[in-house]
Amino acid sequence: MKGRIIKGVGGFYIVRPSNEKKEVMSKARGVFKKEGLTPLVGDYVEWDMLQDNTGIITDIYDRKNSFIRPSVSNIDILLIVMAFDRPLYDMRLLDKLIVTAEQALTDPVIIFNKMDLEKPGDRETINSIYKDLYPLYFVKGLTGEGIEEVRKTIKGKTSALTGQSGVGNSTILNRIFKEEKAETGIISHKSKRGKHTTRHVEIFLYDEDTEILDTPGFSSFETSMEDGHRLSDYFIDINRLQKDCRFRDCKHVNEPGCRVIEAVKEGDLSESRYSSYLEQLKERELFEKERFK
Ligand SMILES: Nc1nc2c(ncn2[C@@H]2O[C@H](COP(=O)(O)OP(=O)(O)OP(=O)(O)O)[C@@H](O)[C@H]2O)c(=O)[nH]1
Ligand SMILES: [Mg+2]
Ligand SMILES: [Zn+2]
Repeated sequence: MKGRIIKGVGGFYIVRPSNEKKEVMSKARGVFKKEGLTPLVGDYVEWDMLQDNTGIITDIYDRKNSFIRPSVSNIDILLIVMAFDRPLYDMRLLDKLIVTAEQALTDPVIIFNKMDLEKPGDRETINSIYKDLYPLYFVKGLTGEGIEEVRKTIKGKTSALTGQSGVGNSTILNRIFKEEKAETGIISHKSKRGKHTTRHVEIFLYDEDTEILDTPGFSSFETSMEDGHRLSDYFIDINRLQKDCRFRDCKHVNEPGCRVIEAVKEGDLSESRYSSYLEQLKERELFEKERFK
């Protein structure tokens, strides 16, 4: 039978059979471990019912994509959540999450939450960097303001919420559903961070063809490094410009005739995005060095 893994808890996987609303507690066949394959929430699987009414996953269908963190698969949209404050938004982190989405061929959608904590100038800055790059929404999870636009964007798609602990991933999920589906936490007074309330990835079925995944917020984040592409391919603004660089393998750091550097000087490429690019480039080069030591 065909089904989908909608949640994983302590070695078990909850499988939702196709065309049925029920949930079956399942184990994975031992052979997956041997093959180094870990079932992920989001996987489409082949499964059988055992005599004790638990399930056994026998096969995993090819994935459209998969992520290490959040560890999910078969996602159409990555809903990247930042908060205006508590915790304070971070463009370096946002650009990393965007690269992660681009690597997995998933559409990034940016959500700025906690509009009530917005400071003068915040929105201008955010708009000036991202408005022309990706869908960008400003919301208030507390009241549901701005959520209708998000609801329209995710219709008919599988979307995963991701962001630092405490930005309001689960709150936004609840506002989308207009129902308290997921548990939400509090913000630590001292650190202004979340308390890791969401512990597991879970798929929530919004309607027949719309799914939303809540994922545990994180406190730090690293992009995966192993892939053959150039980092600049995943920065859509830099990617657009780099064909006009003098050298085909231009890294856009200090090369003569670099269109990207020129664009920063002329104000055609945001300094913030370019800083993120340089920072990630450095991290990658460090990683490569370590690997071949
Ligand atoms: N001021 C303000 N607080 C909000 C808003 N939206 C959510 N919060 C609060 O932020 C806190 C954390 O919300 P959660 O939804 O649990 O955060 P999360 O991102 O799911 O965090 P983890 O599950 O720990 O990863 C809660 O106290 C929410 O009430 C908002 O629009 N404004
Ligand atoms: Mg949560
Ligand atoms: Zn260049």
